[in-house]
Amino acid sequence: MDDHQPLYEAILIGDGKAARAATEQALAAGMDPLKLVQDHMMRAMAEVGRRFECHDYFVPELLLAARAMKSALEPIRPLLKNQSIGPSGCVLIGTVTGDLHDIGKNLVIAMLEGAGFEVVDLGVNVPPGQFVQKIKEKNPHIVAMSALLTTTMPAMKTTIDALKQAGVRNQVKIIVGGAPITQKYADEIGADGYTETASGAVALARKVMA
Ligand code: B1M
Repeated sequence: MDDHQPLYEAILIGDGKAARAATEQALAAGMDPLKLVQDHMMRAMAEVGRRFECHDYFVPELLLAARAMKSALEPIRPLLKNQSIGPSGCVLIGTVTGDLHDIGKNLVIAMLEGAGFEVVDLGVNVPPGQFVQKIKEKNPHIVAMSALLTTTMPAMKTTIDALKQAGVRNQVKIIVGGAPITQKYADEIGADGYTETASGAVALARKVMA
């Protein structure tokens, strides 16, 4: 793990150029892209979160680290895509209203695309009405929602309620994820599935479609 300490450090200090260079170097050395994400990048983001909690870091540092993580992910996304084995279904995905976190969602997208799913990305801060409108437009098999804040988790339920009210709930399978989400919460709000990790999203999407 220590072989890729420069990547970890670059994300921690929010140096996008160094993070990307360290990723490219690790990939060139034959490092598995998924392992790089899980063992180095996510570990760095967890440390950023820890420093934020104990007031060593503030919002600007979070932003810089997020930007560095995005730069580091750039060379990885096409590699995940290349693992595609053909179309598996269409997934509409977004981070719920009030929530601006998108790194986890983008990883989920990369994994789904890698597994051959067509993904329609609604971005962040997506209001329930926009999910409804896009379901009508795109007719996806699955709607995936991400939330990173305890304060925005309830927007998942609001969104499901809006889908019910619009009469489109039963047209789609709903899957949810994000750090504060649990299986218990997913069950409570009537989602069809929950996964803790981006890589788990592929197996879950396949399961709910079956
Ligand atoms: Co924010 N933030 N943040 N932040 N931020 C957290 C989430 C926090 C835990 C930090 C902390 O205090 N330790 C905390 C939330 C506390 C809580 O809710 N109880 C927090 C806070 C408080 C805030 C603000 C309120 C801070 C402020 O302004 N005072 C603010 C809120 C803004 C808003 O959204 N309205 C805020 C802002 C930000 C930035 C914008 C600066 C930046 C995000 C930039 C971006 O995403 N473009 C940011 C960051 C970077 C973080 C931390 C440090 C890192 C998040 C991250 O990207 N992790 C985070 C602390 C942490 O996570 N330890 C924190 C890496 C990413 C790969 O993991 O997103 O968990 P994650 O995704 C995982 C899984 O969760 C899963 O797959 C991924 C990979 O396995 N997954 C899914 C995610 N979505 C899924 C959907 C699925 C399936 C799986 O669908 C089926």
